[in-house]
Amino acid sequence: MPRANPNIVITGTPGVGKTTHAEQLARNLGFVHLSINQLVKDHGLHEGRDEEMGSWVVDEDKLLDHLETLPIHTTGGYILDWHACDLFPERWIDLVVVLRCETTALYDRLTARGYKGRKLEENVDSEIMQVLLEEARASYSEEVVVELRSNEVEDVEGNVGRVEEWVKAWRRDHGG
Ligand code: DAT
Repeated sequence: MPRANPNIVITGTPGVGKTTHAEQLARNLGFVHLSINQLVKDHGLHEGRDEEMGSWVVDEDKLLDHLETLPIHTTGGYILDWHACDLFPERWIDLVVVLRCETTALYDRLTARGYKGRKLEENVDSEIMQVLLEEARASYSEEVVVELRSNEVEDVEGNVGRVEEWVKAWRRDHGG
């Protein structure tokens, strides 16, 4: 059975605006916003905490097993929000949105979130070196990956509108 709705990954360095975009899109489209960080915490899909980085060390096998129990691959309509994207099976995913942010804006957002030292530096460097964009391009075919700017509040509305139009076109192409 083909899926009735597409699945969308929203990825990017922490602080680029994944949650902001995923929440709006889920609300407007009636999709499920699946925050992988939250899921990992709620279901203990980790091997403990990395105290230096102040984050959970994700158990990828457990995470994937958990995702398999959800109707992602049967019904679709999921927005997967995570700072990684190479774990999701390619056949589940119809669009990968990589959000990008200018260095100074990202620095301010992460500082406001309390990031400092190595954690702050590594995340800002990761954005400068476009690690997530490269990961997305290495993991999915070219036409599935779209890079969107998330520097200013006004960018969010434009990006959300663009993805909504894409979902409409997907439904038309898939007999919806
Ligand atoms: P992420 O989920 O990628 O970590 P977020 O959605 O929590 O990011 O956003 C981090 C902070 O930045 C939050 O205070 C909202 C703000 N923000 C997100 N997108 C923005 C944008 N395009 N312009 C200005 N601020 C933005």
